[in-house]
Amino acid sequence: MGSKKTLSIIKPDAVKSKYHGNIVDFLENKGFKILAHKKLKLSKPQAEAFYEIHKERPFYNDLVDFMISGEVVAQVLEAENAVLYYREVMGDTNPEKAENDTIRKLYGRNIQCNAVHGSDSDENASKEISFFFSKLELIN
Ligand code: IDP
Ligand code: MG
Repeated sequence: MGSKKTLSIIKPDAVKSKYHGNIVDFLENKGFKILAHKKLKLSKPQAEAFYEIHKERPFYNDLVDFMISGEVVAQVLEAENAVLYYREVMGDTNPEKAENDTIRKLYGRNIQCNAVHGSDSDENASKEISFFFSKLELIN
C-alpha cells in the first residue's frame, strides 16, 4: 500500500486562466482531501531546486522560466495510494494524450503548460511536501 499523501502544484498557466477553483472542485469530487493549500510565487532558485531531477533534460530551463512566470498553488492531497491515484487523475504529461475527465485534458494547454504537477513516487512526495510545507501547516 502506497503513501496516503502527494504534492500537487497548480501551475501558472492554470492559475492565470482562473482554473484554480475548478481544479479544487475536481480534486474534491475525485475523493481527495486537501490537507494543506497555499498560493505563492516561486523564485528562480526555488524552481531550479524543485526541478533539480530534470536538470539534464532539454526542457529544464524553459520549465523553470515557466514555473516562475506567475503564481502557483501548492497543495498536499490525501487519498488511498495518493501518488498513483493523482497521476491517474492528472492524466498524461501531454494534454493531447491525456484521457477524458483528467485535469490535464480539461485544463492543460500543451506539454509544458499542462495545468498541474504531481509527485511521481512516495519518496519524492515526501521530499516535495517538505519543500513547500512545514508539519504545522498540514492537517493531520
Ligand atoms: P510529469 O509532470 O507528468 O511528471 P515530467 O516528465 O516529470 O512530467 O516533466 C516535468 C514537467 O516538465 C512537465 O509536467 C511539463 O511541464 C514539462 N515537460 C515535460 N516534457 C516536456 C517537453 O517535452 N517539452 C516541454 N516541457 C516538458
Ligand atoms: Mg514528474
